[in-house]
Amino acid sequence: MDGLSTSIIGRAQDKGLLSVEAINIRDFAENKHNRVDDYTYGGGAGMLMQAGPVYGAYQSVVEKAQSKPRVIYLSPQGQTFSQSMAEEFAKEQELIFLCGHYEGIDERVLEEIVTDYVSIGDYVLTGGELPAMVMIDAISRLIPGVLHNDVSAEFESFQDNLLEYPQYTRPEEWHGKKVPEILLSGHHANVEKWRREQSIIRTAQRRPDLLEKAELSEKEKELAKKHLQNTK
Ligand code: 4FD
Repeated sequence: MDGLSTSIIGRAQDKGLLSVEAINIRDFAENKHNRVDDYTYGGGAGMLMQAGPVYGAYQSVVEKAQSKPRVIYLSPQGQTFSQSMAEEFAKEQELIFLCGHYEGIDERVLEEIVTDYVSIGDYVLTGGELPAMVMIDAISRLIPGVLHNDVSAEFESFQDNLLEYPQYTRPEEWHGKKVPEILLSGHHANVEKWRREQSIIRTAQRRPDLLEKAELSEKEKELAKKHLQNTK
C-alpha cells in the first residue's frame, strides 16, 4: 500500500510479519460510471457513500479472511485512539479499516459491519485513509519482530501514564549546555531516581491531565504539585 511500502512497516511486510492491502470501494460500484456516492435523503448539502458498494468491498475481504475480522470505521465521531487500543488491536489476526470520504457512509451498512468506531483526534480530514495509516503504524510496531529494538515497544512513553524523561547523547556539551551531571556518574540507582523525577515534572508541566491515572507515592504527588502551572 502507498505510504507503507518504505521504512519500518515496509520492511516488516517484506519480512512477512504483517501485510497491508488496499481495496478500492469504487471497484464495487453498482453503476457504469463507477459512482459510489449519492445525495442524502431528507436533503442538505453533501454526498454520502452508498451501502451497496461498501458492503461489496467488505464481502470481498471477508471471503479471503481466516476469521471474521473486526471492522474499524475511521470517523471524527469515534472513540479516541490510544496506546491501549493499539495494544488491543495488535492481538487480532486481521483487521479491516473502513475509510469514508464525503460526509460519511449510509448508516445501514455501518450498523451491519462496523465493530469499532475510532477517531485519531478531534479534527476533520478529507478521508479516513490517513487515520487508518496512523493506526496501522501504531499497531504494527507492537508486533514482535517489527522493531529490531531489544527493548520492547511497551517500555516507553505512556508507560505508568507518565511522559518520558529527557535524554542526551554525545557531545557532553553542546551550545553551552551540559549533559546533567548525574547521567555521567555511573550511579545506576541515582540515574533511575532522577529519571523518574524528571518524568513526573515533565508530565506535570506538559500533560497534567495524565497525572490522574499515574500511580504516584505521596512524595511524588508533592513533586508533581510543585510543578503544576496553577495560574492560568
Ligand atoms: N479524526 C477522522 C476520521 C475521518 C475523517 C470522514 C465521517 C468524515 C477525521 C466519516 C466524516 C469519515 C479522525 C472522513 N476525518 N474524515 O479520525
